[in-house]
Amino acid sequence: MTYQNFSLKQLQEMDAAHHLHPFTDHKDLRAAGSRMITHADGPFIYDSDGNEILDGMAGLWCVNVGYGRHELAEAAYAQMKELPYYNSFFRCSTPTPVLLAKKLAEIAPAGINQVFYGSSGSEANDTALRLVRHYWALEGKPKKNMIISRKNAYHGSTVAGTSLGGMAGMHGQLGGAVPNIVHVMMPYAYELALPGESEHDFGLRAAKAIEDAILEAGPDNVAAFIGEPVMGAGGVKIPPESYWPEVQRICRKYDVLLMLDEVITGYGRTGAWFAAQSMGIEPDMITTAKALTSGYQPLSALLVGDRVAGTVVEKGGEFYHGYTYAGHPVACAVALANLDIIEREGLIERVRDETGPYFRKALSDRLAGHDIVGQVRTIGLMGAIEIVKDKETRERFPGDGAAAVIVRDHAIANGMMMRATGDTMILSPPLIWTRDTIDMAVERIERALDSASLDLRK
Ligand code: PXG
Repeated sequence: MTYQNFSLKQLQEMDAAHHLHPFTDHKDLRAAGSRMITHADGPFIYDSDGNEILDGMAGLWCVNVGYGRHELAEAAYAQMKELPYYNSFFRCSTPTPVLLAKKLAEIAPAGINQVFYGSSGSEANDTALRLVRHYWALEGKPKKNMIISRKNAYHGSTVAGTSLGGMAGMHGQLGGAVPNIVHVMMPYAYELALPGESEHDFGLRAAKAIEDAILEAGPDNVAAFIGEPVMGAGGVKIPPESYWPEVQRICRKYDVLLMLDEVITGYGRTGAWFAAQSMGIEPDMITTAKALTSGYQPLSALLVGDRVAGTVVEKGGEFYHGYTYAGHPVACAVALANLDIIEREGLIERVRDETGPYFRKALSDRLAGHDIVGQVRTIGLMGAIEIVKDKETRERFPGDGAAAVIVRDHAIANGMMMRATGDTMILSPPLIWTRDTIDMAVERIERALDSASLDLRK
């Protein structure tokens, strides 16, 4: 049974009848009908009406090598024929996750040599939370179990992910978060810097919020700090350069573990394998998923530093945690082939030296001046466009994010897929984008902004 036997309308009806989508107002979706994406190639996705859309989001921040990579399909096929599945419980292992773990240890920042697998970023963060608390208990400090995170952070949608994250709406529906997690201010200068405060000083102040939380709880009660190097779902919030080194200094000062959530930034997005390397910091743990397989298979890898792994191994005792699909051979085979493509095609160097700088210049030269754009910012191939009513005062349009949705809808109508979050438009394209693709994207976004401006100023 293939979908081609059905009309778009039939598919939409079945979708409405049987399929509950993630992060969706189901009533609203049923009224509008879903957009059916049927196939994809290179940087483009195609819908069932035959529209070609440039995918400015790499799926959901994950398809870093672009679509249509037969090599990845072949890696999965070969692995499925040889060994589709076996678990890594009960003293068993399979070769493919072992080879991948070794590869990940090679590319990870200094001092990180062990991997714990899962199938999603949420699962990896669940593991991270469990593991740091287990670590401190093994170290004889079971009370050192508070985790500090940030408001508006996104760390996934399981109970642990939601609790670690700082999204107010999600917390509102949780009915009880994992205890002992606190959230401090995010490093978002555009809205939170004080009048006259430099980016540098703002970065230090945002880091100090972590120190204040540590001191308030007492350092003996704080296990770890977790943060996305660049907040993704929260609106591509790129911290000032002063922020991360100061966060690391504070964590070290109070012996608080530093956990980076690189589910979005991992595997090339910022022009290095990991943003930790772009920012010159050495975390104790890194959560990764998404671009590990470029989204061709669900897989996450929690990269665990020597300090935590050392204690867990040395002290022994079972860590009561793990998933059926931890180290899934097919997903790991796809990951190995995907990392090989990233390396062989020099995608990371290209982002760092060529497309990243070109992307930044294109957005700032051609979009920053637009009458409804308050700011553009980029790092590597990740960007944000702030939608405002008044460029000078930074006043937003009324409707709490409704303006960005209008921009997004015009973007899609112009063949450009991008996401709106709050009043911010975000971009996180496949790393295969060239200068020409960036030019094409900017032209389409410009047209979308023009049309949106006409609508918004009516
Ligand atoms: N951490 C970060 C930083 C993420 O961006 C997760 C963890 C959770 O990963 P899984 O694989 O469990 O979804 C994510 C996921 C959005 C959006 O609207 C972003 C994500 C997921 C869904 C939507 O931008 N990021």
